[in-house]
Amino acid sequence: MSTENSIELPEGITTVTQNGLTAYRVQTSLGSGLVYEHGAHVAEWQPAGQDPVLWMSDSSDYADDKPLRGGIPICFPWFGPGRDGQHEPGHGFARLADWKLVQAEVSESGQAHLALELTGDQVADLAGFPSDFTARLDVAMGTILGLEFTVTAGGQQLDYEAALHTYFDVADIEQTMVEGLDGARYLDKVGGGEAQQEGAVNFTMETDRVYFSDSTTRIVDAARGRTLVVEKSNSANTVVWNPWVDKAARMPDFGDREWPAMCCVETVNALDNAVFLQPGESHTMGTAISIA
Ligand code: TA6
Repeated sequence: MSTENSIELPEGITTVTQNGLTAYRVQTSLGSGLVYEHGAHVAEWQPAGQDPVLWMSDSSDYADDKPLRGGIPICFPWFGPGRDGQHEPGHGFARLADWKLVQAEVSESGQAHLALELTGDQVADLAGFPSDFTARLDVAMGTILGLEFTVTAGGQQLDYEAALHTYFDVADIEQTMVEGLDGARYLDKVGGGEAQQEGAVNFTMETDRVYFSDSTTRIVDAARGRTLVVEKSNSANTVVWNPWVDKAARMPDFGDREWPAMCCVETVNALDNAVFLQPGESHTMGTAISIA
């Protein structure tokens, strides 16, 4: 279960129990959001006057030993099954652990800032990963959603992959395209092998690609008439994913008819772009999401 929160919350941030889990509800003049202690999982963000920007599955699990389906899962210290393809749990342990809220403020303009931390001693099974690291997520919620994921090595060097695995809410994936990856090399996890992106990414089948790109991307949701902008810092990979019909049907925590309503564009460091830290060193990977 969650740890008792020990910091005072400002007006605009409240502790709630949502789906049986401890979470922090943000409600200010600039919009609303929800961050679970479980996985430091940003599950909701809705700027004032806008439709929700993040997608959550109606079939998501809300259990200590399961990841949430949707929002922004933190993948750490490996991506998928890891570089050797052998690591469990998929996408690492960080999204399964209960993080601790260490900072919460709301500015005069209504921008909320929350920070949550995770240390190795809080994790039951590190699968051999050094235990004296500190991971921190800083979330800024206002007219822009900003996330900064910082890892600090303790007395041992660290070698890890990380992702902010963002699920965006779109009106119709078949009328959505992702711009900004033109010319980028990518690993095609569906068809296998590598290829080079030509023009915008369109969706006509299961799509699961690891791009070698640090570029800003734009999710053009034509059916809604909205474009989302995803800027990144210190992230050498972008992953684009939609499970489409068959894979969605195989996932118990993903509704069979939900795949048209979401698009993952993920801020990642994986494979050859894994992060190496010497003892005491830190690395911060960031993403900033806005509506064009
Ligand atoms: O980021 C895309 C991906 O690696 C896909 O291969 C798919 O497995 C997705 O992540 C979801 O993974 P999860 O472990 O959350 O079901």
